[in-house]
Amino acid sequence: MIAIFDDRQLGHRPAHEFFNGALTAHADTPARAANVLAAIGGTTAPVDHGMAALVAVHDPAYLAFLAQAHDRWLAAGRTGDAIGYAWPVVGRRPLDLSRIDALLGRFTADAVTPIDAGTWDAAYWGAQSALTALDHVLAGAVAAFALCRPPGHHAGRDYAGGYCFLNNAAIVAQAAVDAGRRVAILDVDYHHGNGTQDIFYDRGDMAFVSIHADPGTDFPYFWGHADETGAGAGVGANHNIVLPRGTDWTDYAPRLDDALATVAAHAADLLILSFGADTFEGDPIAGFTLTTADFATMGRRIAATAPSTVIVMEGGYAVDALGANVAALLAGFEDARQTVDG
Ligand code: Q9C
Ligand code: ZN
Repeated sequence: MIAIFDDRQLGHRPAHEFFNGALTAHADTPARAANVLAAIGGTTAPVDHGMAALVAVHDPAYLAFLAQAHDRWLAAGRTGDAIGYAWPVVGRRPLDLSRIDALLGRFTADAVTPIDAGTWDAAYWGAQSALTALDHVLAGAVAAFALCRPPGHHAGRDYAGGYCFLNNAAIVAQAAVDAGRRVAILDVDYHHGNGTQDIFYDRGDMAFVSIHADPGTDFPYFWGHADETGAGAGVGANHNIVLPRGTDWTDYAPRLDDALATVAAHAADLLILSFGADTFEGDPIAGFTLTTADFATMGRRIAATAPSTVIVMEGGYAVDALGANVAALLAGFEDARQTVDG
């Protein structure tokens, strides 16, 4: 399967995140991508599609903020990563903000998503990797893999969050719709893809189906509950499948089958798979117990029923096992395709 990646995606190097009341080493290290690269062999560099597909999903003011945030941080006399400390939860209104701390409050959702000197380029080229993977599928490939890092599914139209800046899955989904395809998004990251849900919540032309840890116990807490089913024209097109901490493959597999049935019912001709390997038993920030072999089974099951698929990397923080887990998912996918193709 073709895999797309740009070396500039290694340039996002957040030092710290807030966790359990303290600054700890950030889970999204460049070593994640390096480990996947070593395990899957060669990757192809993305084609630069420019800003149009990003603007189709994200607020231009947010994109300008992302591109400039770290320079503004340095201009304010700071060092290290730009990170917020005050958020406008109460009495929000559209003020013309200029102070970097105000902008971080306006355009970020949490204190686990710092911005450093390489963040914009890394996110930009990650999105271009996803768009290039879509090109291959639109040209007839049954599947293509975008090694997106940083990940994307917690980023909304005008906010970063959950280690995410540009919503790669949403950008690709909208680009596929604009190319005339009928699209479904299946999100199997451990965490709910709140950004993707938010971006398409009132859209009936796109199904969003997510299997994730109960937001009652796990990030992102405020979204991902089973009763969030869409709004307006999108009522019935948003599907949250919530599982408890400790879920293993025996309990996961039937819910994956439910999710695939929902995808099939949407009659999509193109699937975006938001793939996070943080459902792995060894993940340091998550609580499911899937094994490397389970990811191969997952790939086979998805490929057996899904239409042509763009696979977009989301989370997965057991760095030493991440390459093997991604390789297993992709191998399972290829395996099923070869069986189906004869
Ligand atoms: N530090 C993705 O998997 N913090 N983002 C959890 C442990 C936020 C994960 C607490 C986790 C965000 C793409
Ligand atoms: Zn995750």
